[in-house]
Amino acid sequence: MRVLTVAGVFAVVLSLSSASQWWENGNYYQIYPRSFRDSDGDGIGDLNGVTEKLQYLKDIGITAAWLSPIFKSPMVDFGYDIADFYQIHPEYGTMEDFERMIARAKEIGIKIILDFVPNHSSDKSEWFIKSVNGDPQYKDYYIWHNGRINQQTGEREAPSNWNSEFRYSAWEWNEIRQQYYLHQFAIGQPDLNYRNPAVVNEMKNVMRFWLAKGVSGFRIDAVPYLFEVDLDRYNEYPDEPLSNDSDCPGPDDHCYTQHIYTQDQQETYDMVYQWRELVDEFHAEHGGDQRFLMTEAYTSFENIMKYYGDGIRNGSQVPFNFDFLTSINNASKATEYVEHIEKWMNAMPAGVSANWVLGNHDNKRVASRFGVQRIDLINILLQTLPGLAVTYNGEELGMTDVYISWEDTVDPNACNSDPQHYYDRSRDPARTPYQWDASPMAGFTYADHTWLPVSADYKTNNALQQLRAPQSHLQIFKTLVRLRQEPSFRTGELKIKALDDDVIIYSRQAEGSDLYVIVLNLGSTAKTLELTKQFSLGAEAEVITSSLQSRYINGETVKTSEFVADANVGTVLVALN
Ligand SMILES: *[C@@H]1O[C@H](CO)[C@@H](O)[C@H](O)[C@H]1NC(C)=O
Ligand SMILES: *[C@@H]1O[C@H](CO)[C@@H](O)[C@H](O)[C@H]1NC(C)=O
Ligand SMILES: *[C@@H]1O[C@H](CO)[C@@H](O)[C@H](O)[C@H]1NC(C)=O
Ligand SMILES: CC(=O)N[C@H]1CO[C@H](CO)[C@@H](O)[C@@H]1O
Ligand SMILES: [Ca+2]
Ligand SMILES: [Ca+2]
Repeated sequence: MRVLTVAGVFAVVLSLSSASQWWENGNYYQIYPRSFRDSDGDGIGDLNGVTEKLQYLKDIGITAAWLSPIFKSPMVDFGYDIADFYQIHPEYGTMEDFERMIARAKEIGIKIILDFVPNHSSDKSEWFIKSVNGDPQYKDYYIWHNGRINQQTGEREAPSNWNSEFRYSAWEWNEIRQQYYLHQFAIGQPDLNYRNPAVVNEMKNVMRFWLAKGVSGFRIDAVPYLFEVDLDRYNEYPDEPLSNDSDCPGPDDHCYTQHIYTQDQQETYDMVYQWRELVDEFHAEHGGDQRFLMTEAYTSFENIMKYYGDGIRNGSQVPFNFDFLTSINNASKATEYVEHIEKWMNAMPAGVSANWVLGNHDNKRVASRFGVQRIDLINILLQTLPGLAVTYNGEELGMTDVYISWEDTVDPNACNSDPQHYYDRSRDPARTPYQWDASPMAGFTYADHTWLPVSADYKTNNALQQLRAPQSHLQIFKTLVRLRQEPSFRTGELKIKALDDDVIIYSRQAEGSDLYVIVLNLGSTAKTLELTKQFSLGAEAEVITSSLQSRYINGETVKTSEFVADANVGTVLVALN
């Protein structure tokens, strides 16, 4: 990619097309298996449920689905605490069910990507139990420390002031081993020791195991936490400096310190490059399509870019664009959207793809954060920018957060809080069962109970109803996904700018292909635009798709000199020759 800014008017981004890989420009779909489809009536989603619904994903145009963890787990953190990296969690099914899912996905042409959770295992893992008991092979699989003696009280305390992501000390005393172990997330998620080569090998074997089962790659969880500061450089684990963040609730919270010893250590990037070498080697040995990595890292912009590679070694094909996710909210102005889009496009190294994501199982629903009236505008944006688009299950329907009372809350991040403050921390509202149809329990299950409540609006907001309706969020989404096959969206340049605080306009065009113009109005009033001033459009253009509440319908011909962008409406137009 090369970027030219033309006289401060339009930012122009050229896609230099390389030999194209299946994962470039793809449509990615995050399945939260626990809430997707329950096939056996226990109120919990499962793999056979996923298999049953793969055709739906195919029908709406999805290239690849990544599944949140499906491995054996005590479910303290809903699968992000893995007790056995080589086994399927029994509630989700068996290895045979998994193999059937892979076979079905191959048959219909959807790639399956698994969540890889390398930072920690469950404390119920055999590795951890053996480590606790000092088994020589596993003794150093985790991060153990004697703690330090408090000079005032003379008592033993945690080795350092590090807090876990889920509040309170990241160190937990173990009675049997008589040492502290580190857990950057829940107490039940001890951190693996990446300074032990045996751990590095073990985790590489885990990746090879699932690649051999036929998965197309991994989405790697919580990468910045992999390494902690090297103890050999210090006599003790050093305290982190206080953040002095006035928004931080208190000393038990993760935000209380600056994570200079527990996140973003240099060794992390090398590890990701090693994993890329592993998947590339697997591809070289076994053929087929390229295998692929996505990395989850909430970190600085500069650090996110390092995950792409260092100029010599390649890294993740998709370092999730969390700059966009964390910077853009309902109050963002048109200029801020454009700034963040340009920022990513400008910073990317040559020959890689951009990616756009606004929802996942750790954030409140997109339709709740931006308002239902903006869901089509957001989907239009994500699907018409260059590169990959990632959709969290349900965002294509405009599913909204479901209120979960303190009593019904199960997310450990919220349970570690209190009835006054849990809601902001809770990830449950965005994790409720997928709304398939208007039958009881939204067609998610035939049970009379579900692990999290089904949204009250499922009778009027569900996939089946939206598939049947001539106009719906899902129809718009499907139109966009189809449109992305066009050369102008696959390789075309992006010319983008903010007209004022509310309106973003951009075009996509590949040489010799159609000119597409996208207009997004974030404002609360309609605006009439003279698009002919901005783009080399004729007197008329055709509407490809537009938000539900737009005055225009698909296929309608509009006057380009007086185009009306309605409030909160996005529209995709194609030039008529
Ligand atoms: C926070 O305050 C302490 C003591 O006042 C100071 O030493 C430290 O450098 C401050 N941290 C930051 C990030 O400014
Ligand atoms: C990195 O990826 C590019 C293609 O994107 C390839 O040409 C190059 O050989 C790769 N480098 C290494 C070290 O594998
Ligand atoms: C988003 O912002 C618009 C106005 O800019 C406002 O009307 C709407 O209520 C907001 N939605 C949410 C969910 O905050
Ligand atoms: C987006 C995402 O996958 N977040 C996960 C990061 O890792 C922690 C611990 O494994 C999980 O709790 C989050 O869900
Ligand atoms: Ca089930
Ligand atoms: Ca770690």
